[in-house]
Amino acid sequence: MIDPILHEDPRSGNCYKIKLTAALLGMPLTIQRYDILAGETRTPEFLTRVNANGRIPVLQIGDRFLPESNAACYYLATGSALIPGERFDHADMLRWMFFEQNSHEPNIATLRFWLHFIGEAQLSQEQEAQTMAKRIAGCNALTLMDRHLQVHDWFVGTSVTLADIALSAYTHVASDGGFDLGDYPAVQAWLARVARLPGYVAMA
Ligand SMILES: N[C@@H](CCC(=O)N[C@@H](CS)C(=O)NCC(=O)O)C(=O)O
Repeated sequence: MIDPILHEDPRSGNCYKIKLTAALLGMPLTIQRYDILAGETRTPEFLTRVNANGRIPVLQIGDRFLPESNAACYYLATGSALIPGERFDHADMLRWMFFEQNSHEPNIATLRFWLHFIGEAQLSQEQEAQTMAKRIAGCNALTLMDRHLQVHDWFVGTSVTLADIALSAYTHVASDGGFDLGDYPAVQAWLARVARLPGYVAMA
């Protein structure tokens, strides 16, 4: 089988999810790097050949291209213990992955991008106006996670699943977006469990 190719920017937590999934599964991954800040995913060539949506990550399998981080993790992990076989747990894993995309990433990852990579002084008026709402929504997501993790070691069932991989990617760098993880001790303990998993790799 040809190694999957990950089209990525190493600063992206969405790309990191896929690298972590592959590492935990011991799967090889060829890396093709882009600089999103330089607009390298917005070129006509990228839009035509890789992803018409102009974003990374994209997982390439042969001559087929799969955008969306959680779909790429799902592709790699299909048939492995990272995806529960039991019907309810399987759907529950998807529930947390949808939560990550709807309620977590748009707030925590976006504030990280704005504050850590663009810089507060460079934000547009529109971005500045959205900062407080994103901070509140990001804290709400972390509070919900912390409550769940006060009584569970993992998001679904009794071992790591893609739900933990998807949610840990931007949570463990949330301080870059101005979030204080000290307010969420159960989240911190869970992140430490994730980092102790055999095969774990740190974000670049
Ligand atoms: N929902 C998508 C989000 C993809 C996304 O927002 N990618 C960002 C980096 S994390 C990007 O490519 N930004 C560059 C751009 O929009 O030009 C996923 O989970 O993969």
